[in-house]
This record gives sequence, C-alpha cells and structure tokens, in this order.
Amino acid sequence: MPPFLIKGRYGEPILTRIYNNLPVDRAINGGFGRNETQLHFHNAHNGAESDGAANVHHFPGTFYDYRWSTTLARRDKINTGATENRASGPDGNGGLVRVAGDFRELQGTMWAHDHRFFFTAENVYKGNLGMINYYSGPDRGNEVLNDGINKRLPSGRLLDYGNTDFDVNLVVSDAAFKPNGQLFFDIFEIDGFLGDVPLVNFAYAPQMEVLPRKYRFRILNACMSRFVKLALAKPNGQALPFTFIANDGNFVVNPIRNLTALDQQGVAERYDIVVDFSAVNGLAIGDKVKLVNRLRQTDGALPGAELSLSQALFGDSSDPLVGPVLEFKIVSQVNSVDVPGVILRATDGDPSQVPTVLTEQIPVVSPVRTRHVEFDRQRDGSGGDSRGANGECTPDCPEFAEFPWVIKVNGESAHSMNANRISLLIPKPGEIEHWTYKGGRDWDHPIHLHFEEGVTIDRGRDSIPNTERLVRKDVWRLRPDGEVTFQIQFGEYGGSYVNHCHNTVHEDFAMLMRIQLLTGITGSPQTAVTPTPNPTPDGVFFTTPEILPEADPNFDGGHRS
Ligand SMILES: [Cu+2]
Repeated sequence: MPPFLIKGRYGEPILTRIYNNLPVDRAINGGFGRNETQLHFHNAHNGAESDGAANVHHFPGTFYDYRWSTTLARRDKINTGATENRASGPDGNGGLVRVAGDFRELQGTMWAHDHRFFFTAENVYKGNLGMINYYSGPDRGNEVLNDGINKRLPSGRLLDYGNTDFDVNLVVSDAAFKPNGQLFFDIFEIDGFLGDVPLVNFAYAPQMEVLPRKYRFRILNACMSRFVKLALAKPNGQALPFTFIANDGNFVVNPIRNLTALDQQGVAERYDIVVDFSAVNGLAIGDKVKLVNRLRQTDGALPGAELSLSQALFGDSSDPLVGPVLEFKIVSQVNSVDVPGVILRATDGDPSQVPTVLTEQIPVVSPVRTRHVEFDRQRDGSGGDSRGANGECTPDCPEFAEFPWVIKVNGESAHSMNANRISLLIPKPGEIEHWTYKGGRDWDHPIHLHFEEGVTIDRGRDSIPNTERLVRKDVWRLRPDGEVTFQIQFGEYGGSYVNHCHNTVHEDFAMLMRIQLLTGITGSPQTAVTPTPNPTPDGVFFTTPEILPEADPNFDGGHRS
C-alpha cells in the first residue's frame, strides 16, 4: 500500500475524521506498535487540539476529528483584509479565493504521521504516514494557467489545481524484514533504527516512467533515524543537475539551479526539486536515470561518510542503503494519473516554467528575546526524568524503558519528555524571537518545531548551504557538535505544542518538550496554560501541568531580563 496523498488548498478548511479500527488486544501487534494514535499534520497552522501532538491519542473503536483550517500564518497581522492576490488558494474554476495572511508564509509540501508519545517510531514505521500538499495562488499545481500569480511549476494541466502527472511526491524510507516478510523493528534500540532495504513510496527498487520534460519531485525523508543524501545519475554515471525550489514546504526566494546533489536530508525534511529529463540534459527516450543515496550510515545516532556518485552507484558493502533507490525510464508516452484514460505524449511539449523569483524574503530583525535550546544525552547514565516517583510516565510508556535523550532550555536543568510539563512558554503572539539549537558531538539530530517555520540565519562555525540560508524550515539538522540559529514568530493560535528530535527513536526515548502558546486574547481559553488531557479508553481527565522556571519567557540562564 503506498502512503496516502491528500491535496489541500488555501481557502478550504479540511475536516479529517480518523477512525481507530486496530485490535483492542495489544498483544497481537506483532511485537511492536501501540494501538493508540494521534495524527500530527506536520507543521500546518492548526489549533493545538488538531495538531495531533497535544497528548490526545485515541483508542480502538473511537474516532478523532482533526480541523485542518488551512490557516495562512500572520492572518492576524498582515493582509488582514485578504486583498493580496498572492495570499490565495485555487477556486477550482481558474480563479482564486483570497485569504488573510502573509503570502511569504505559504506552505506547500507537508506530511502527516502518527505521534503517539513514546510509540511514534513504531507506529510510523508500521505505515501510519502520508503526504499532504497545500496548493495556493502562486503554487497551483497547474503549469498552463497564466494569471500573473501562478508560478506554473511542472505539474500538469488536466485539473484546475493539484495536478500530479508531472509533480510527484517521493517518500524515501528504509525498512528491515523478518524471514516471513513481516517488518522487523528493535524496540530496545535507543540510538536509532536503520533498515537494510530502501523504499520509495513503500516500494522496493521501483521504476517510474517519465516523459522527456521537466518534473517536480517533493522528496520526504520518512526513515526512522537515517539521514540520506540524494543525487541523480545519468546513464553514463555523470550527475544529472537539477533545480532546488523549496525546503520543508517553503519556496526559496530564487531557485537554486545546477545542483548535482542535495544536502544531507534528516528525517522529516522535505526538499522540492525540478528535474529536466529532456535533451537539454543530453537525455533521450529509452535512457534511464537513477536516484542515488550517497550517504553511508551504520550508526543510528549519526550519519557516516558521504560517498561520491560513482562510488555510490556501485553500492557499499557496509550499508545496503547506499546506491540507487529509484529508477526513472524516459518513454514517449504515459497514462495520466490526474485523468485516467488520457495519454500524455512526449510530443505534447513542456509548457511548465521555473521562474527566477518564487517568493519574497522575510527580513531578519532584532528579536524581542532569544532562547538557547540544547539537545543532549545524559552522560552520567542516570537517564532523563520521564518517569515520576512511582515509575509512571505521562502518557504511559514502555515498562522497562529508560530515557537518555534530554533537552535543556536556557541553561537550566535537563529533562526528558513528560506531557504534563511545560518547558517553554510563548507569552503572546507576534513577538519575534531568535532561537539557537545546539547539538552534541557524537550524534546528529533533526529537530522539529511544531506549528511555525523559522528563517534559518546561521550555523555557527559551520558553513550554511544556499538551500538553507535565510530559508524557512521546520526541521533543522544540528550536525555533530553543531548549532543553528533561526528567527521565529508565533501567532494565530494558542495552546499546547511540542518541539522534539525527529529521529523518531530519540523522540520516543524521550527527546521532546512541551511548549505553551498564550494568545493574550480576552475570553480565549488560551490566555492561561492548557490543562493536560489524559486520554483513557473510558474518557479524558485533565491535570494541571508543571511549569518549569525556564517556561517564564524572560528567564535566561539564571537571571531575569
Ligand atoms: Cu535525535
């Protein structure tokens, strides 16, 4: 079964009802996975109760309604009257529905996945994930509609919006199998889980037929722990250059052309690229192009060496994930996915464009406050403090698990995940902050901040690639002993969100903290911290969360500013 793809558009909210039809008996899970779920819509601007990560998992025999509002960020500050044509979604008839908010914050390539605390890796690995594309005025998913707003990126022309004939989601992951063909997973491994079988859209070594023209690919790393570095190889083994257009669903201002490899890509990062399979790149019908992973990884905690394309094409004896993961075959005609029965031909031509400007830059300004967040491992072996005095977790966790992965805010004490504890608090919407994430020397972490994207400013003493510099992201690789600084602004909604490592094994063991957003709006329930929901099969009871000193927004390493 391939992962699902949901097409959303600005101006049309989505109600998604998730039924949990899993068996009630936990013992028949095949050795891993929890029969409880909350579905996180990765970084869409939704209210906390619909973010799928507020300790709101539900049980077999129940459903949960997620209100995916398609909110465009800054709707409370910028373009509040919805007069800007670029802040819009397709109306289905060639026109646009304008929405309030900042068009520079339009999102495109996103995904959704299980987020049951302490069991996320197991449940995602079992297949509870899919992709969600948001379509907008500029990013219409229609390559011929010419209204001065639409960027006409490769996509197709048969549907008003959301064409996928030439705009294809690629979910890259790794898996391991038992002799009986069932998935294997090691629930006792805490550094990270690496599979030995590469998958694209859950298929092993797939081949995709393409026409000799431009395609857009939306590439998601959906591994549990693995980093990848992808490149394209022509039949002669040379790199096929491509154009980078979006990072984590956010357009770069100017497309970055003639790349011969992507940056390393951590779990949950999305890279959108445009590839031209035509004679422009010396390709012809019958040629085959390979998508190749060039990054060796044999340790769950961090990646190893980057191999050259020619080395990687031959595979690597220490890592079966190095090498081709997907083959493209250039053909003269394909069947349309968007309108079954229609034949698309090489002779149709390629009306798509990759314009030199895709969006405008959000300026970096002096922040109202700064925050410093360290992602670390308890070196004394004492473990984190996910368990309370009686050995219980909130929510319940595996019986014998210990929790070495911890998070520190502004130099205060280190903590592992507890859904009833607030580690960081945003006092009111609209204030611009600068955050610095810091990693450790023996590992790399792809860190995900829910709900808002940050403008990536700086990587300390490391170089910052063009695909990240001043680019909006929602997942940052820290790199071994590295750090990254970004500008962030919260708005629109209050409530309980999280910040965590997206190496899902680290996340489960329990590198995750709760963040509280307050709205300051009189009459709103989010003027105060949110009581913690504690779901049970018989209903929900609420508890009052512990608030750490560093969740005082002005508390900075021992002094109050
Ligand atoms: Cu991590």
